[in-house]
Amino acid sequence: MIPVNPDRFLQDLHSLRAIGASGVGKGVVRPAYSAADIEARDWLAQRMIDAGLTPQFDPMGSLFGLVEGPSLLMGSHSDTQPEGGWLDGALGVIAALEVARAAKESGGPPVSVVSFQDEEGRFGVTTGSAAWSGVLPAEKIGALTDPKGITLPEARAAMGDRLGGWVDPKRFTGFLEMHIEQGPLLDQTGGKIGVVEAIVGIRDRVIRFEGQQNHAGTTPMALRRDAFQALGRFNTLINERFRNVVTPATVWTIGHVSLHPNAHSVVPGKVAFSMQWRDGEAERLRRMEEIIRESAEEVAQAMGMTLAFGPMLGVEPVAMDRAMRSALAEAAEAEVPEQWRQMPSGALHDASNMARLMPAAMLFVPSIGGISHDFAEDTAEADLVSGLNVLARAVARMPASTG
Ligand code: HGY
Ligand code: MN
Ligand code: MN
Repeated sequence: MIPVNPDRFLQDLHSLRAIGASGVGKGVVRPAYSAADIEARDWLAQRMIDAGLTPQFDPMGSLFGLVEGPSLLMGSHSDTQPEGGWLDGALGVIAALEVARAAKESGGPPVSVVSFQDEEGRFGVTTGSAAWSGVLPAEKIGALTDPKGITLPEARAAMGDRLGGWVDPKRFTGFLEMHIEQGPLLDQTGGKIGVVEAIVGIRDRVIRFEGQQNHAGTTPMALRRDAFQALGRFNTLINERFRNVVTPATVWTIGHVSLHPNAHSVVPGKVAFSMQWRDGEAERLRRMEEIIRESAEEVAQAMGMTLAFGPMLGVEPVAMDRAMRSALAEAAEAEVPEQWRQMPSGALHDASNMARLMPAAMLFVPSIGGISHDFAEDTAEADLVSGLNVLARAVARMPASTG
C-alpha cells in the first residue's frame, strides 16, 4: 500500500473548498473559466510543484501534474456546477494528488495527476476531457456557447498565457478516478465503497420553439402561439411516449429553460430549453432521440411554432477496464471487507472519455442522502479516507502501473 497521509489529504481538500466557497454549508461556486476556477487551478499547480510534479495546462485549460516517463494518470475535475458541492470532482483531484505525492516520497509507482476543465458542462458535456480524447472534434469547440451565449473561446481567454500544448496520452498506462457516488445506493445500503462497472451514456441538446409574442390581456386563447404552452405539451408527450421504451434506470431532464421575454403580461414568443437523457444502452438513447424529435415536430406543427435543434452532444455508455476493476475490488475487500459493491454510474465522468484513450476505472464513496449538484452535497470524512486508502492499495496492485 502506498503510504498516503489522510490529514494532509483532508487539509488540501478543505483548502480547495475555500476557493469559491458559496457561504452556504460546504457549497462551492467555481464554474469553468470563472475567476474562482482559475484561482483553484493556480493553487493546484503550486501544490503539484510542491509535490515534485511538473504542472502543464493543455489548450482547454485542463491542468496536468506530470512525472517523467510512463505513469498512471489519476484525477477528475475542479470546476463545479453553478451551485456545486465541495467534493464533486475536487475529491478525485486531491486524492490523486495525495497518492502521487505519497508514491513519489516512498519510491512507489509513478503517478501523474489531472484536473480536467469544464467537466460540469458549462459549454457541453465533460468538455475538457472530451476535447483531449477526440470525442469532441476540434472544429466544434469554437462554436460552443454557455446558456448566456458566451462562447468557449471568449471564456477561455481568461486563462491567458497559462494555456499550453496537448499532453501526449501515450505517456499514461491507465486512468483512475475517485468520485462521490452522487446517488443514494451506498448511503441507503451502508456501503463504504463502490467499484464502478460501467458509466451510462448521455445525449444533450438545446431545443427552440418560436411562436408569436403578444399581449397577454387582449390575445384570445384560440389565437395564441405561446412558446411556453408548446414546451408544456412537448414535455407531456415525451413523458407518455418514453414509458414504452425506458427502464427504471433511464433518466431525462429539462434542466434549463429560457423563456422570452419572460414577463407577466406577455404571451411568450420564444423558448429555448435543454433536453438531456441518459441510459446504459446506446440503442435506447437512439430510440429516445427519435421520440424527442417526432414529438417536437408534432407540437410545432399543431401549435404553429417554428422548431430548431441545437447540436447533439453526447458520450457513449462505457464499461470500465476489467483488470483495473479487479485491483480496486481486491483493495476494497482488504480495506472495508463486505462493505463494498460493484455498481454502475448514473453520473457522467471524465473516465468515460479516458476509456477511449487508455484502460480506465472508477471508485465511489457514499454521498450523504444521495445529494449532489447542490450546496448540501457531503460525505463523512471517514468515508473519504477509506476511499483514499482503497486507491493507495489498488495503485500498488495495478498491472498497468507496475509494468
Ligand atoms: O452531469 C454529470 O453527470 C456530471 O456530474 N457532470
Ligand atoms: Mn464530477
Ligand atoms: Mn457534477
